[in-house]
Amino acid sequence: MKNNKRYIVLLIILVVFFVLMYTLIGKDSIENRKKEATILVGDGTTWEYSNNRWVNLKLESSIEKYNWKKFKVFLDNEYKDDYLVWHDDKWYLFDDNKVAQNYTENFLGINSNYDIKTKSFEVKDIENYNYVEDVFNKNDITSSTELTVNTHTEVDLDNDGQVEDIYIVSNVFPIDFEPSQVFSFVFVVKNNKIYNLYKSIEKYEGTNGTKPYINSIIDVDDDGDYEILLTCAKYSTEQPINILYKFIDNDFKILISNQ
Ligand SMILES: [Ca+2]
Ligand SMILES: [Ca+2]
Repeated sequence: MKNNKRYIVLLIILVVFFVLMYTLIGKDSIENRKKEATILVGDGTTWEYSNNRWVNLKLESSIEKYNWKKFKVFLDNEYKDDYLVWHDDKWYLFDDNKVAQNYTENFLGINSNYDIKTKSFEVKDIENYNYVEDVFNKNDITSSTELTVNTHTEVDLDNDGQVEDIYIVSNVFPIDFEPSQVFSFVFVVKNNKIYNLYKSIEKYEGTNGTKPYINSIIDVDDDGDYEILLTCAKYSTEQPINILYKFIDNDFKILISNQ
């Protein structure tokens, strides 16, 4: 009888302990800790997400483990289907019967044990250059400079009903003019404030510089806020730079890149 009582007390202590731990650590973080994802961006970028940490896989030997694994495939930002993938110089796609699928579009592959949403977006020419002029002034760029990229995208990243404005301006890879320097700027305007994401200014040497574009608007960690996946293309066959930005502590910070 005395022993029984002891067991019951012990059991109650254990139950209280676990309830306390669950409350203290929080349901969300316990669920977060279980989240695992692999994101393939283009042919040369493989990112792993686990325990709230991002890892950029560089070695072919560590990428090979995804051969014949199934990924949700997005081409040019539209969900295409779930395909088996296989990596060589690029990602090859196969259906369930291992029949090869041809594609030429921008490739994004997602394999995750939770839901990763993407948001569609429209890329337009910049109409109002006020914010661009601000950024140019701060970086000593003459505002009459000819541009090769001038895009503006409105997207509500945090679903608060107000759009954020993503601007991309660049004069890289000029065809009919020769600048003394090539530059690229990517910035977001949120509540009238400019947040700089990416900046590159180099002396013009013919084919140097990077040409950024929005690869995807994607909620990689399923917290309801969308992240920005930026690709900075390089001239010719060089691998592009891929960078994933998240709005944390009132600024856009890099979660992971392939650099
Ligand atoms: Ca918003
Ligand atoms: Ca998110």
